[in-house]
Amino acid sequence: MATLETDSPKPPKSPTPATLPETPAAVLRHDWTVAEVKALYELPLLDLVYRAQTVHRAVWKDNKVQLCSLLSIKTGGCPEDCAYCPQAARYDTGVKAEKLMQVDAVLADAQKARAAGATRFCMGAAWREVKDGPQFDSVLEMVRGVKALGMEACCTLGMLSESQARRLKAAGLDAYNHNLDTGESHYGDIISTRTYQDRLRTLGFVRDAGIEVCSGGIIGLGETVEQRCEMLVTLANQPKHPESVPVNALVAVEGTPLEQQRQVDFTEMVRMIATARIVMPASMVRLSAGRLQMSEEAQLLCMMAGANSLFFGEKLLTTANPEFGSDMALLEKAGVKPLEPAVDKPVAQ
Ligand code: SAM
Ligand code: DTB
Ligand code: SF4
Repeated sequence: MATLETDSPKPPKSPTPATLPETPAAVLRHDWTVAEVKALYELPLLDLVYRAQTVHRAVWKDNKVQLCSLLSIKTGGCPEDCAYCPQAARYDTGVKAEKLMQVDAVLADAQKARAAGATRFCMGAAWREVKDGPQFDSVLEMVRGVKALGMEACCTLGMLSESQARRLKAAGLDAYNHNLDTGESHYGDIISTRTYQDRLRTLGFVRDAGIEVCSGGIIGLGETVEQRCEMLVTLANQPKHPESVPVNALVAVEGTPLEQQRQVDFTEMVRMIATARIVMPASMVRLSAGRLQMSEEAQLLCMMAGANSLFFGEKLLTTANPEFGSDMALLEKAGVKPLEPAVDKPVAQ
């Protein structure tokens, strides 16, 4: 990944899009305002994509896309009330609560994912927070096992304590996914069982433990454009940008409070990805949930706008994702090159 000079000259404080430098990739800013980011988001679509692609090519010279695999290691029965989530116990969505998977079964899945071309393996648990004990010990073993396969290991397990973050790091965890989900001013309409500050605190523990931060959100939760931009500003103004930023489109699941939410238009995904790319030039931007509802052309436009990572495999956590074969065919016919398997030295178990 390119290293950027953080002490490069900064652009003027509040530029309109027309006065932004031609190649904003030359600087890594941490002082964006919502108005600036909104002005970018609202540019004519192709101007926005052009800017994002310019930034993207300046930073990501090989223009490859990372293939990530996702596995729900503990499904359903979650005590939280996230209005979008099919795994919340309080909503009748047909998702059954299951126990934490066995370590061997998880590693068998990781091996399959590696054989299919995944370089990153992300394990998700429908937990509010991690509790110390045998289940967390099993997760640590899963992390060690995934690393031994030579893959990047990522987890998303809910809130963490400082010591849990350190133990995950010691097990070899590369990245921790913990999404802000939406702008702070919309958050209370979506989740009441934990706060924005709780989320930021966990991200701080992850960062301090030396684990890469993976944090982004969902569009289509009834938020305004301003609130989408608010979320991007919170992420981009962290002392260090998240190494990866997943952009999800809501998958409106029957039984959740958001079941009637209208599907986001593909141009909104493109705008969100392009804007994320411009304000966080050196972050991996992940085209995450919602691809099944997008055409091939729309997905390619997202890649042109700066998405350089996606989840592949027939399932996300509990909802469907495009078929493996159709994803491979799309990458092949477009000549999009996947990132090669991690060159990390395997960590002994
Ligand atoms: N329980 C942990 C947590 O909430 O941090 C980890 C798993 S949780 C399912 C991971 C992320 O998936 C959420 O933060 C949310 O951004 C995303 N997600 C969940 N349901 C979704 C849906 N229906 N559509 C789009 N994204 C969704
Ligand atoms: C993220 O931002 N998106 C992924 C991953 N991180 C864990 C999860 C998407 C879940 C979509 C709903 C489901 O399949 O349950
Ligand atoms: Fe639980 Fe995570 Fe779903 Fe919220 S998003 S209900 S915390 S699994």
